[in-house]
Amino acid sequence: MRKKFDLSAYLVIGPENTEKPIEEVVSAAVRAGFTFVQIRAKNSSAREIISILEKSAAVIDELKKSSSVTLVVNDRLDIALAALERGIKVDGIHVGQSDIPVDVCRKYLGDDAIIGLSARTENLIDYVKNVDVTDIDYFGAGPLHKTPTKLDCGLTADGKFLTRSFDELSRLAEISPVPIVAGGGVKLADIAELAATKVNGFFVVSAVAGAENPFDAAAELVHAWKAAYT
Ligand code: TZP
Ligand code: MG
Repeated sequence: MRKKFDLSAYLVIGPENTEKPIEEVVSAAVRAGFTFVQIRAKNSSAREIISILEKSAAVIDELKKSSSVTLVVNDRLDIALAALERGIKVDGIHVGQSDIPVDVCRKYLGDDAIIGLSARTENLIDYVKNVDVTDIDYFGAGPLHKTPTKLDCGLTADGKFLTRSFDELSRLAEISPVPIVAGGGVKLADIAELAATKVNGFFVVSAVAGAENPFDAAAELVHAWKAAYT
């Protein structure tokens, strides 16, 4: 059976996003109420990513949140498997449209793993309505705003750039067979309107990882979400 998970406050983080030790930022976010952590390290070796996962799982465990906070790795099925082999509590994987297919992730990670998929950019609503979600636990959707953290997010095949309106996210929340986490350029000022769309959560990189005080920044985001999500 799939593990339970809560997408409401979702941190994406890797070495390129902060000068602080990653586990320190993960700990601050989780203490502030973040419910989901994705390790996304695009320029690190497999061993480095395993080590980041190990340290992140350890701080989550120290906070007694291992069963309520989900830890996943971006893209790397091989690393998820290697970390599990080393006894590290990794709950699953988040993949994009060009990454390892979700049925392959499911085959290797098993029935209880959490598998997230970044929804495609073009024809998003039709895609979410029609895609087979047998092996998908949630969709990531974005960007809400163009973001320097991931410049290709929102870029279409013919070089145009799309962002997601709040109306579109409301529609997506209505029709999606699986929960939605939305992000990309999300800041504190967006949270109330994002919560009103009824997507299941927000994801951020820089609003927490780039903050001078990640705990305070994360706590403000969580508080704003809880106040607005009814
Ligand atoms: N996926 C889609 S946009 C994005 C990711 C990982 C980056 C979001 O970063 P930020 O700093 O919250 O805009
Ligand atoms: Mg990817």
